[in-house]
Amino acid sequence: MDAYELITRNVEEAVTEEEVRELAEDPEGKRVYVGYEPSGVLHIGHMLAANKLIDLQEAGMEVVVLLADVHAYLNDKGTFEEIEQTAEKMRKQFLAYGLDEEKTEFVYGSEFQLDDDYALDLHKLELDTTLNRAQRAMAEIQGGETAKVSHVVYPLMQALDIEYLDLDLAVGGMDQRKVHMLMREELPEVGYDSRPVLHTPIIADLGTGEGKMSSSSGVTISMEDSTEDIEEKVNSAFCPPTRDPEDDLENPVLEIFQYHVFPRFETVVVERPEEYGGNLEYDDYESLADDLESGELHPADAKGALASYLDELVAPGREKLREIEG
Ligand code: IYR
Repeated sequence: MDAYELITRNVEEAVTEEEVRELAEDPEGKRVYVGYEPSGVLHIGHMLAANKLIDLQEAGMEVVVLLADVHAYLNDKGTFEEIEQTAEKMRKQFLAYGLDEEKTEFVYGSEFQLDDDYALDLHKLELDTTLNRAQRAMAEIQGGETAKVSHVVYPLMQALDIEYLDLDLAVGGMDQRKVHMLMREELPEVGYDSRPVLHTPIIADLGTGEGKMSSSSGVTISMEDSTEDIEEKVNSAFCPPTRDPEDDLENPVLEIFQYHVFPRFETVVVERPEEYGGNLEYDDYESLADDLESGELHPADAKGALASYLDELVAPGREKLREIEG
């Protein structure tokens, strides 16, 4: 796999492809980041972005994980003290999940976002951006019904972070897309270069295959789940024997194989008793999805395998959480 393929595999879009291609020509030492409002527990969405970061580390890049404490505060996620505690838990779970400690820098937003220069640049951006533009950027991120002034400051700060952390590339889920588009338009207006972005897909709700999986509604998987929880959730997952169900539905079981299992395991073994044809082995996602579609692989057997691979991915983070919480 060449560097561009490794950098862009499993991403929903690269903005722009040309800029990412240029980066891929010499990825060594380039700085890439992802940022999160700290939450106490990593869920499958964080794990998907982390898989991308692991690819980028393999391509030679340096990874920065921004623990966006000030952003969480602006989005009404708790007191500053509460947010700091969840941020530290999050850092430990990312490392347990498999980010390379040597090549990963964790930065708290509050380490630089309260500096004078940053504040002045932020005000410059505020002057240059309409309220409407900033509010639109927050459509998928804003918590709560009522837009507060803090919600329009938020995306401007997210844009500025890219300059202040001296980054070459940003990574985020598709929910961050509008903030990144604002960043690409607005940074040059205040004298900074815009940067390329990779957007990772949002996985469908496990139970229904609809919309997006989220921790606030529907069924998700997190580091808090026991082996039995994972088995139960995966067993009751929506898994029609096709990769593209109709009506805006996705097959979440296949999505998790694609974005979580195959990037981390070279071969996937689906265990089956001899009388049902014995074990199946797959080296890539496509052949597994083909077998599900042709009927060679039964959804129940696919789910059994998925639960055990997911459990293996979650286990180190689950252990870490137990240690922290005692
Ligand atoms: N908007 C993100 C949090 C965040 C991400 C980055 I990248 C920043 O520079 C700042 C904040 C979220 O929704 O979690």
